[in-house]
Amino acid sequence: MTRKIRIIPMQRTDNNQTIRIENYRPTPFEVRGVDMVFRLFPDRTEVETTTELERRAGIDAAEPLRLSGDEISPKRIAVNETEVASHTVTVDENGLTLRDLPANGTFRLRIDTVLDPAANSKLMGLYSSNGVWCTQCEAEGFRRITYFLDRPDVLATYRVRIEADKQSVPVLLSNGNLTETGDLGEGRHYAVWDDPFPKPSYLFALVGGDLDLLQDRFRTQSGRDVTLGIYTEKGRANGATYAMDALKRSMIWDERRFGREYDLDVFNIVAISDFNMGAMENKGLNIFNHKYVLLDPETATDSDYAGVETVIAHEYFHNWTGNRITCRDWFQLCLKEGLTVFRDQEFTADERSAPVKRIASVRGLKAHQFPEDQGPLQHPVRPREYREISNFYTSTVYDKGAELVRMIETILGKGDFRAGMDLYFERHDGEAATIEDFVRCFEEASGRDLSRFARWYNQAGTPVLTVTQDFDASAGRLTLRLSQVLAQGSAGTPTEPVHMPIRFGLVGSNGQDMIARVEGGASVDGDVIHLREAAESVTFSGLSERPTLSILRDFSAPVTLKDDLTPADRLTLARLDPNEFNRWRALSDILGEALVDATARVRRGEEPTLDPAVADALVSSATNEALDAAFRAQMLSLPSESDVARLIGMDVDPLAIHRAREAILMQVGGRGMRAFEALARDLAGEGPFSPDAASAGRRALANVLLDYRSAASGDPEPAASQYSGATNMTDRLAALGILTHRFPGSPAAEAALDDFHTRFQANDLVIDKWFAIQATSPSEDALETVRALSTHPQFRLSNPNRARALLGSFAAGNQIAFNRADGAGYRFVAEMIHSLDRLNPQISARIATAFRSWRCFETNRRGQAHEALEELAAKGDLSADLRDIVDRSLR
Ligand code: B3K
Ligand code: ZN
Repeated sequence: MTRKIRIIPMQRTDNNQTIRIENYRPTPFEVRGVDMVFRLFPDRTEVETTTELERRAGIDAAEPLRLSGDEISPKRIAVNETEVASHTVTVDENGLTLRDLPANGTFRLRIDTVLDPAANSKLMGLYSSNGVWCTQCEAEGFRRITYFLDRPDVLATYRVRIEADKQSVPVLLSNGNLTETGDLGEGRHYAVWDDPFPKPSYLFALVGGDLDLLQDRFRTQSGRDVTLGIYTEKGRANGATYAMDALKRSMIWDERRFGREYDLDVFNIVAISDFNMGAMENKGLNIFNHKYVLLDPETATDSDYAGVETVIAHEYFHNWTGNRITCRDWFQLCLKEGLTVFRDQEFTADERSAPVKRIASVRGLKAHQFPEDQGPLQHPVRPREYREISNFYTSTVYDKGAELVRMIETILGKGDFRAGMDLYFERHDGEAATIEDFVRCFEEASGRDLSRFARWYNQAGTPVLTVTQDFDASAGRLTLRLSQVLAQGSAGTPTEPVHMPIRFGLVGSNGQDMIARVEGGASVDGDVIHLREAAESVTFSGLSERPTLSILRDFSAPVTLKDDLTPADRLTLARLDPNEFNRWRALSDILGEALVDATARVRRGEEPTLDPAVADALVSSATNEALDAAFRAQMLSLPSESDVARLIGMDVDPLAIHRAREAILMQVGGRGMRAFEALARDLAGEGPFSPDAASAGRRALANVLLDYRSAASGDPEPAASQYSGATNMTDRLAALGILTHRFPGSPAAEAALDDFHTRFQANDLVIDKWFAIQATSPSEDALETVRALSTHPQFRLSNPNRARALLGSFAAGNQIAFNRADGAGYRFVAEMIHSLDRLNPQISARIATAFRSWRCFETNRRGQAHEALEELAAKGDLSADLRDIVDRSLR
C-alpha cells in the first residue's frame, strides 16, 4: 500500500542558485551499492531503486538525507522494506528530504518512480530516440530517473535488471558485465548487468531496443579477452566498421602509451540519432551520437572519419581518466575532460601526423577557446562557481584544459610526465580526485615545484606574452626579453604571473637550429625557457650570425604572442623553420596581418592588396614536394573570417572582412593559377577511396586549390564538374561549398543543391550537411534561406543534430548573415532559441553562446545584438540553462 507523501510546492531552490567550490562538503551518508529494476513498457517505464546507505561516522543522527530529483515524483519510499511515515519525507521540485533514518549501520532505501521516456525532449535522464530507450546522465541526468545522491563523489557498484518485450526490445544493455538473462513469459524477457567498479551516477547507462550489432574481440596486453560491440539502428551496422577499427587502435595505444588496459569482459557502444552532444563515456556502455559512429565514403567526409576516430578514442580513454578516477565535484571537470582531450590529441598525433594535428588543435583553440576566454562567458579552466553545470562543458574546460596538461609535459619532459601519470593512476584509482591531487603527482614524480604553474587552473583569460630581441653581432650574443600580462576580465579571477614553458629555437641561415650557450637569466632546459615572473630576460652567446628567432614552438603555452619579428623574418621561418608547427604559424601570422590590413583598406574604399612575396610563399608551399599534402593544405588555408575578426578585436565589420579575404584568395589564386592547376591534376589520382591520413591530406590540398582557382577565375565550372564527378563525400561537399558560397543563386549552385538533396534525402547525417552548407552561405540573403529551411519538412527542432545543422551553423558559422547590420539575424536566432528552449534547454543554451562576441562589432551591429539579447532576457520563461548564458553574455 502506498501512503500519501507530502509534496511541498516550492520556489526553485538550487536550480537558480550559484554553486561555489568553497562550499564543497562530503555527503553525510555513504552509498555502498545500488540495485535497480527497470520495466520497459510502450507507455511508461517503471523504476525500482534500492540503495544501501550508511550514515558517516560523526554525523549527527538528526541529520536528514537529501536526495536530488528532477521532474519525477516518488511512487513508493521504504527503508529496510518498511514504508516510510509521511511526516519523515518532504518532496519538493529539486528532490526529497528523509528524516528519522537509522543512526548506525547500513540500511536499504527503496524508491520507486515511473517515467515517460517518450515525452522527455530534454534528452537528459531516460528518453527514447527512434524507438530505442537510452540514457544520458552526465552531469545531472540520473536525478531524472530516481532520487539519488547525484554527484560525482558518490561512488557505488550497480546491479541493473531490465525487463521488456522480447520481440520489440530484444537488446537490453547496461554497465558492466552481463550476468543473467531469461524469459518472463507473456512475450517478455530480462537481462541483469553487474558493474563491479564503483562509479558515480553520472556514468550510469541503460539501453533497450531493436538494434543491429557489429561484434569483434580484443585481447588485452595481459591476455584478457574482451567482446566489443557496436549497436546501431537497424540496417546501419556496416557503417560502424571504421569506428570498430578506431576502437581497437585506441585500446592498443592506451596500453602502449600509458600502460592502461581495459577492465571488463565487454565494451559496448550504442549509436543513437537524438543525442545532446558527441558521445558519453558510461562505464562499459558508451552511448554515441550516431554522427560519431556511422561512416561510408559516399556519405562521410575525411573530417567525419577523423571526428569518429577522435571521439571513439576520447570516450574509450575516459575509462581510466574519468571513470576509474573520477572528479570530486563538477568544478574539477577539466581533471577528466582536459586530460582526456590531451590523450585523444596525442593518439591522433601518433596515428596521423603530429604537426598537422597540432596545427588543427591550435586553430580550434583560437577559434573557440580564445573568444570564450576574451568575452563575457570567460571562466577559468577550473571554474569557482556555476549556476548551471551543463554550460561549463566548454572549450576552456576541454581544450585549454588539454593545453594545461600539455604544458605539464613540456615543463617536466616526457619521462617525468609519464612517471607522474603512473603515480596518478596508482594513487587515485577508484577515487574522486581534484586538480590538486593531479598536480601533486607530477610534483612528487619530478621533484619540481608546480605551484606557480597551478595558477593556470584558477585564472581566466588569455595571457599576452611579449618577446623582444637584442642582438649584439660583435659579441655573438642574443638577449631575449620576455614578459607576461594577464588583463582582468569578466570572470574577475586573479591575474598573477604563471609558469609558462616557452619552446624555442634559434634558426641559422642554413635552416638548422644554432647551438648557443645560455649566459644567464630565466632558466632554460634544452629547448624550453621557463618564464615564471612578470618579466625576465635570457642571454645566449656563441652565435656566429644573427639567428631568426623561432619562439613558442608547437604553441607551448596558450597565449597571445607579441614578438618583434620582421615580415622578412616570418617569411624566412615559413620557408625553413625546422619546427613544422612554427613554419605554419609564421605564414599564418603574415596572412593574419595581411587580412587585417586588407579589411582596413576595404573599409576605406581602397583596393585590398597582398604583398606578392607573401603570395609567392603560399604558392611555393603548395608545390613543395618535401612537405606532406595535409601540411601543405594547412599552410594554404587562410585564417577564417572569424579569426580575422578576433585579430581586429573591436569595431568589426564582417562584410569588409569577407570582401578582403575573397580579394586575397583571388590574388593568390591568380598568381598560382598554373602551378595550382598542374598540382590539382597530379593530386587527382584515381583508385578506390581510402580514409587514411595521406589520402585525406591529398584531398584536402586539392580542395584548397579548387577554392583558390575558383576565386581567381570567377568561374563555377571546375567546382561544378568536381561536384558531378565526385566519388566520395569529401570532394562532393567541398565542391558544393564553393558553388553555394561563392556563386549563390547561380544555376550551377542550385542544380548541385537539388541534386544533393535528391541523392541523399534518406540519410539524416547527410541532410544535416545540406542544411548546414546553406546556413553558412556568406551572403545577407542566407537569413531568408535559413528562415525558409526552418519550415522545411525535414527540419526538426527537437533533433539536436538538425537544430545544430541549421541554427548552430548559422549563428556560430555565418559571420555575415547572423551579424546582419539590420539585426534581423540576431532577432531570428533569438526567436528560434526561445522556441527550442521549451524542448531542449541544453541545446538552446549552447546555440545562444554564438552571441558571446557581440561587443566586438561596430556600433550598429553591437546595438542590434544588445537589443536582441535584452529582449530574450526579458522573457519570463527561460530555462535555467539559457537564462545563465543570456545573463552572463550581458554582464
Ligand atoms: N563527458 C561527456 C560530456 C557530457 C556533457 C554533459 N552535458 C562527453 C565527453 O566529454 O566525453
Ligand atoms: Zn570527455
